[in-house]
Amino acid sequence: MNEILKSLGMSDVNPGGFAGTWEGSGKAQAVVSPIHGEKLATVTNVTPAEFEAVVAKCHKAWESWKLVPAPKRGEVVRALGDELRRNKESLAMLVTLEMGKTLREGLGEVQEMIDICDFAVGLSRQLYGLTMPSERRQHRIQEQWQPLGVVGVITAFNFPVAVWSWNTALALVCGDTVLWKPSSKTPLTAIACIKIAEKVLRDFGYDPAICSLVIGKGSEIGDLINTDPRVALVSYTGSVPGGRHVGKLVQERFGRHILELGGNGAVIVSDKADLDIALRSIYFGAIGTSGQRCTTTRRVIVQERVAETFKARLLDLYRKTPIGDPREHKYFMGPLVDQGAIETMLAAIETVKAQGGKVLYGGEKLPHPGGCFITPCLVEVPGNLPIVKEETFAPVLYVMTYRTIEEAIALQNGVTQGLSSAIITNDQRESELFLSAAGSDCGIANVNTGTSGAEIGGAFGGEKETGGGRESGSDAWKAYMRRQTSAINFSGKVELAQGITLDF
Ligand code: UN1
Repeated sequence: MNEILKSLGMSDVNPGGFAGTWEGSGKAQAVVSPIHGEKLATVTNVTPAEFEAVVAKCHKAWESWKLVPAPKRGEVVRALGDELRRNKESLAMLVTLEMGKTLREGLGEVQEMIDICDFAVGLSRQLYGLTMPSERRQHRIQEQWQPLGVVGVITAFNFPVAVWSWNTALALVCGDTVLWKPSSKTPLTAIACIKIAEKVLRDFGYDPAICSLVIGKGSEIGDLINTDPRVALVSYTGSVPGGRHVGKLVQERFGRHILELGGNGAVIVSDKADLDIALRSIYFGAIGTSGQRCTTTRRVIVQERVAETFKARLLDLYRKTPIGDPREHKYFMGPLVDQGAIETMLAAIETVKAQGGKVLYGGEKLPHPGGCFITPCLVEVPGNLPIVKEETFAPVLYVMTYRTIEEAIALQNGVTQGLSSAIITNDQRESELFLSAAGSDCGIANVNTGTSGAEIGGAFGGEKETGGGRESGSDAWKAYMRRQTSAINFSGKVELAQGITLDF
């Protein structure tokens, strides 16, 4: 452990505030690994006064960063990507130690960081505006995209580093500075990322406060971000109630927000599906990151003709799930993030039983030190029971059957969340229907691949109570900039739009 921390420039006790200098004189919190319940290191939170200093410096850094040409900002992001490549193994291992996902998934997460940096470097020479014809002679109209300001990034424990990078890589090339508040469950990986960014910014001679950090527990520090008019955009990843709170506070001051909230991913398995594809996609979607992705597969909607075969094969896979130390390659599933997550899972299982669900497998706590290991749970349900409509952030998979494809789509859409969905079918009419206006109502709708593991090239986010925000690829960068429309007159005369004349 010490070696990993040292290689990432950290120590046993780490201050959790940064805007050019490291500080944090608030409460100290021990960071404990869910793998074995042992302490990894200590982090000290920032106080409200320290928060004020950080946000002021981060805002000041923006005043000059916004003037750096975008392709030059892209060079910094390229170097950030290179530095992440160099530190990929250590950072992935720290992710695994701190929140418990398997190392192969930790490596995948750091790969997402590298990918978004590559994407953003190219973007730094694009950031395209439009020009459009004016109705007036010798006039033209253009749109330009300008830097926005400080972007407050509030992230969750499940993707403790990737979500910061999706926001940061885009924000940096867009000319914004970033103030990050990570989950208080994963402060170490956040400090590691900011150390990497600090090195890169210093190497270039830029103000390291461009990538700032505040660590705090509870909503105190988060609310200071949400209510601070210097923070132009708040990008929040977390629960639906959390997002409702953030959205209100930010809207109250007419700030901007990107909300990336709960999901309730479903996969429709058609009777014309390749069952091998269905099984592998659903299995990884449900147990990957121990069921703690927003994009986790939580529901399977299977056509009744293939339901028995499918269930038997899925049950077989569940029974064989290799669970253990996530640092070891032979295990597919590690612990949940903490004992609270285990309690939530057990409570959901009791509730679904009371509501008419039948547990086919799992939900048994395993005797590992730390108390965070449990077998994944498979539950047969008659439809979207009340508990099925909730996002339980744990490896509980609900299986239900359908007769017609329309019925399956209605079940898939019959929840309040709208992040990720998928259909497994070889029937083109079914897959096209699923992708049509009559189909999935989610931000992500996949065909013959599972609900999780989105690539950074596409816009990532969802509808309804998922919050509507988009991050990552495509044109998600526009949320990080200010659009400016200009009418430019080179006629030497005044001509008003809409044909209005001035009679003098
Ligand atoms: C999340 O669960 O918060 O699509 C993000 C995926 C990952 C990101 C998930 N690329 O599963």
